[in-house]
Amino acid sequence: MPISSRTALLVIDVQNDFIPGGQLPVPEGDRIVPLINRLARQFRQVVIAQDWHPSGHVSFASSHPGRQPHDVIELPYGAQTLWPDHCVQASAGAAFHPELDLPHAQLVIRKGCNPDIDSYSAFLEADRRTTTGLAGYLKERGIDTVYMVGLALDFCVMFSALDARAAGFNAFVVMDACRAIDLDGSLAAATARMQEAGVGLIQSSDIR
Ligand code: VGL
Ligand code: ZN
Repeated sequence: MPISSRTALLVIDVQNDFIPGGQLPVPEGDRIVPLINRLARQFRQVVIAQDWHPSGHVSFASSHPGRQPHDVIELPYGAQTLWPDHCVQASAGAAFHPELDLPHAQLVIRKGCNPDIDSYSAFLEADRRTTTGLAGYLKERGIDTVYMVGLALDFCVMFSALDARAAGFNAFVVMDACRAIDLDGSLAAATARMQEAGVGLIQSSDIR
C-alpha cells in the first residue's frame, strides 16, 4: 500500500500513563515507539491524539466511592468502564512517551477533557454526540484515508477506527504498531468489530 497525499497517520495515546510503570499500563506499550517513529517518516500528515482528563474525571474509579478500576457503571450516556486516575491534564503521566519523535506532526488533538464524558475515540466522545472536530479538520485538508497506531488497540484505537469509518474515511489499523489492554476478551471483540466495520487490519510491512 503506497501512501497518497490524501492520507494521514493518527498516533493514539502514546503517553506515559499507558506505558509499563504508568497508572494504566498497556503491556508492551513502550515496544511500539520505535516502529511508530519509523512509520511516521512515511507520512506527510501526522496527527497525535492525547488522553487529557481533568482531575476527578467521571472515568476514574476514585470519583465513585466504593468502586474499583475495571468496574462498569451506568452513566447517562451508557456503560462506562472505570479506570485508575490517568492522563490528568498537565501531569507527567499525560505527557507523551519521551522517545516518541514526531517533529512533523501538525495537530495534537486532546480528548476526554469534559469532566462528565469519557472519550476513547479521537473523533467522538462517549455520549456519541460531542465531536472533537477531528473529522472536520481532516476533511478540510483533503484527507480521505486514515492509518492508526498506538494505545490501546481494544479501546482508544478501536473506537477511533470505528468512528473514522462512520465519518466516511478509509481506515487502517497497523496492528504491530499497537498494543492492547485485553480486559475480558476485549481484544478479540475489538478485532471482530473493526473487521465488521470495514477497518483494514494490516501490518507495518504492508506499508511501503
Ligand atoms: C484509554 C482507557 C481509558 C486508551 C484511555 O487510550 O485506550 N483506555 N482511557
Ligand atoms: Zn482515559
